[in-house]
Amino acid sequence: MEDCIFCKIVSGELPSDKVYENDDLLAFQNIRPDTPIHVLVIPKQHIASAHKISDAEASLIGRIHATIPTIAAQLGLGENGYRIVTNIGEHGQQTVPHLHYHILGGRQLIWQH
Ligand code: DGP
Repeated sequence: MEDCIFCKIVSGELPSDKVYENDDLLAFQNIRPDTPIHVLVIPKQHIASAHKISDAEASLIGRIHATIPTIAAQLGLGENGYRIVTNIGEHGQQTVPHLHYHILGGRQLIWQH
């Protein structure tokens, strides 16, 4: 996608602090971390959000989910745990319209009920 900043990060047109990469995905440091460890995991292929995943993309998404534990372990999050978040659309406060999973950790996280 021409104007997508995360597609530009995938292509190398924009820089990123890469954490992990394979054929399916790229993981890189968030420029505005909300937690001591805050990494974004994105499919290299442009998918607008988790609401736009097609049946044909289901196996890609499965592989991404299956890789997140490897990335989290590399970040040192395996023992104490972490959170995976994906925001969707305006009410979900998604600001970049390219599917991304936030890996949040490095401190005790709060869940507001
Ligand atoms: P969301 O609000 O769920 O769409 O999260 C988008 C995140 O992307 C936000 O936490 C900040 C991060 N972000 C935005 N632009 C860039 C960028 O150019 N580089 C990096 N590394 N992160 C970015």
